[in-house]
Amino acid sequence: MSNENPNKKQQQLEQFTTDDSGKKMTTNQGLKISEDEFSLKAGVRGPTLLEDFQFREKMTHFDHERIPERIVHARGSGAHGEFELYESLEDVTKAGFLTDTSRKTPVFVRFSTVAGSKGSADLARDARGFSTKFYTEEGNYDLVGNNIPVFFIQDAIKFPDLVHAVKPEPHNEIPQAASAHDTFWDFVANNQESAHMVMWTMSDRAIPRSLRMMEGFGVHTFRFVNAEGKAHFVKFHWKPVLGTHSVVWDEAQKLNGKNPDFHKADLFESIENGDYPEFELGVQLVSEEGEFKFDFDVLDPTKLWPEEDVPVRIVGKMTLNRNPDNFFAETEQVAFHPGHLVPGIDFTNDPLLQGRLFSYTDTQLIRLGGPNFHEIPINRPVCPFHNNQRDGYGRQTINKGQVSYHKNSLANNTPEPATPEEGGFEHYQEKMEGRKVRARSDSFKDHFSQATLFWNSMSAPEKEHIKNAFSFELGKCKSESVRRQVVDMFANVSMELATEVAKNIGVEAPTGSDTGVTKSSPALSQENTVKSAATRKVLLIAGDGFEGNVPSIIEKLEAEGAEVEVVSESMGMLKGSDGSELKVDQTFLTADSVLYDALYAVGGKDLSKKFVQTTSYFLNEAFMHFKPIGATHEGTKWLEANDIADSPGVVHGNDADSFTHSFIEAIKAHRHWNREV
Ligand code: HDE
Repeated sequence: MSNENPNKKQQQLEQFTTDDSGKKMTTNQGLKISEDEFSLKAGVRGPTLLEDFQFREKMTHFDHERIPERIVHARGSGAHGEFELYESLEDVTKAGFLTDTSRKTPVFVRFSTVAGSKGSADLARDARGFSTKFYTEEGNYDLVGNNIPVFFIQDAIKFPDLVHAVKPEPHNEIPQAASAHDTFWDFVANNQESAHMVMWTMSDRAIPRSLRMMEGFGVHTFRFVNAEGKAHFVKFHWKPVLGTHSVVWDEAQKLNGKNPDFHKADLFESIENGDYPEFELGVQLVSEEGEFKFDFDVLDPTKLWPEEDVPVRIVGKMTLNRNPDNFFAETEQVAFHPGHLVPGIDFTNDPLLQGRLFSYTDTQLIRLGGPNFHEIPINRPVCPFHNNQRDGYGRQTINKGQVSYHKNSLANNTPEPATPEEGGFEHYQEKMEGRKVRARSDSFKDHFSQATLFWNSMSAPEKEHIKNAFSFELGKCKSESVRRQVVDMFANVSMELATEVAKNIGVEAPTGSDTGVTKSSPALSQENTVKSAATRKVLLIAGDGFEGNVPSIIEKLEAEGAEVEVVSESMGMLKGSDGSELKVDQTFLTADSVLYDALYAVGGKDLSKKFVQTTSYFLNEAFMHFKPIGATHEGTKWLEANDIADSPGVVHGNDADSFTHSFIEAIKAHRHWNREV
């Protein structure tokens, strides 16, 4: 985004932004430096002197450059943006950013993988974090969600166990960013509340095509409170305008090698290109009176509210339109917390949410080094903040005056609490009673019905992917006992699933029966998502002497929002038989089919054997990944040579108009699952 109309957050950040280019070099004390290549020595061949303050300052700063990575969600990508409201939600909440349609609320979003280290690869099979900081006029509101609407566990006290189980095993630190190992599956089998979320992580949802093409969920049930003090239960949804799309597992594994930054780069580049990622905000609402109307507990974070039962009301849109200027200062130092609330939004007693309210501040204290992390520019609210908190490591604010306590008379008893009318936060006055117990409600004990609901909602190819994912992950487990326990556990979800996985991984077929739930929720299947060619990447394979009006076909593809890159044997320009020219963007060394959504084979004259072989490799790989493939003129011969010309999603023909039309339709479909591979 241009900086022509900076929003309030951007204006605030600009005060802390600096550009060192074109400037004289100084120490951190502002002293100009005359030489930065040689340390101060006693003689040119002598020892370095302790008095070399310039060397010491530079080296000390360098030695302290790293901070601990997040214990979970270490690998992340951030973006700035804005949230606009379509309609006021004043009937259910008094939150300013959800009632005032004239506002544009600045936001900062951080997407993340969960299990891997900061330097791990993007296409791990994992949930994705989807955290949004709304810089509202009433303070920061953080929606710290995931791309999966349920969670592995029901009580926060089990979180360290879950994370220990999924992280690399402690004796050998293997495997990185993967759940395909014994300890994770041992945890699953012995903590069966994980069943529903595991169905999601074994599904296509865990390998998104792009961070721009995944849903976001607040997961917990939160509470909205309106100006009259009336409350509703609410679940938050982010719906990607481009639809929800995934890659296939073989492609994911290859992508992790070909471009471990695939998602990070995709987000960054789409914002640089002006293809701003957009997500609509939706809410599901249930009145307080409806608390007990479901066959699950609304406080249970392993349950979703089927959209067919509780419709998602779409209320606004977030557009991510500016990349951070500095990864560390912004994306690394941003500190989210589900307890950063504004009036009109409150918690429920979900025991997972309750525990998170402790953990997120605690973790920032170690990660960001003290209690003043709210003063780091990316974390500062855009509204004023005043209280009697003082001092601590790295304090930046210079609080004036004699008084830093409440109540006082010397400063007229200020800063003073605000009344609710003045915007003071009021906790929802929920009636509480009960005994002090370490226990779980019986209403949390059905672990399998919604896992079956999810399974029932999948299309045939999605079910196939889930079976393969289980078979891959359990195939990597060394303990036969763990494998068997997991199969027995998932027999509760679906006998079909468990029986097939048992066969694949060589354990005894389960006996018994699954939940027998027959209900499904079509909204859970990615088959029913938005289909679009916008921002799809097409790799055009061509050599000198290519035929047909290729530049005009490129133009038409681009008019639909697709992006075309040309690959050939070497960089430079290609000349067509009619004299038209094509600029080569990639060589066969830098490109690969997995980096693109579709291939378009154009061909050329007198191509080398290597050219033809590499093209065959690319085409077959794209074919195996169910991707759309197009071919015109010479390129069509390649389809025939590889025996893929007559398959679904493979389009060819020399009539430019009808070819382009059919190819665009094939690209919109994203993948062609009805292909025989
Ligand atoms: Fe988190 N989680 N979490 N989590 N979580 C963190 O906070 C934690 C949970 C989520 O981009 C940590 O600042 C506990 C659910 C995201 O900076 C830590 C429990 C959901 C991010 C933490 C959960 C999330 C985190 C690590 C069980 C989806 C990345 C660094 C009760 C709704 C935020 C940090 C970012 C990060 C604790 C469960 C989402 C340790 C104890 C459920 C997106 O505080």
